Amino acid sequence: MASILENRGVAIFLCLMFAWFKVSNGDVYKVGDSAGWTIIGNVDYKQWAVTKTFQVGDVIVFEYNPQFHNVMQVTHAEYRACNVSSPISTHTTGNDSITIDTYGHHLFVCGVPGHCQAGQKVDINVLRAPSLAPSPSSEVPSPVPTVTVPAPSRSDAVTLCALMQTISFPQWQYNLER
Ligand SMILES: [Cu+2]
Repeated sequence: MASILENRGVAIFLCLMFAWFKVSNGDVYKVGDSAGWTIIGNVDYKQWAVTKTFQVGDVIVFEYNPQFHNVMQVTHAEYRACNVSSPISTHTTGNDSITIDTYGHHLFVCGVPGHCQAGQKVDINVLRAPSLAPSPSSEVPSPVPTVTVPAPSRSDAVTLCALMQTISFPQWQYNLER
């Protein structure tokens, strides 16, 4: 049987890799997937967005032909009205990576006349992690240390590494896989 120390060494390595990945790289989402950012094919960007769980740190990639499209971040009212007269920001490279660094709605439209109206608009909504974890303080302490990570995030990954030092490897592995 491999020594516990050996297992722990592997665990620490995997944990650090995991933490590094979560801290330095959010998930990358290409808007419209293979279709990209377009008006061809009537891509349902609303449907595309609601099937994703965006988190702070994620990168949203708009891929398009810059001769025909662009990306403008707009306010809620502008989004609804397809008003592109005063965008928050404008992206025009054809391969725009936008890192989402705040919670809430991030609203993007194409600024080419008629395109937003044709459906080239997307709402990247970053929800706050739900506070599902019941408070354990009032309950009878469990003899086995349990670690619940309700919604792993960047900082949770780091916390996980710290917690790992206090719990056995199989438990940690289980929790990592959640
Ligand atoms: Cu367009």
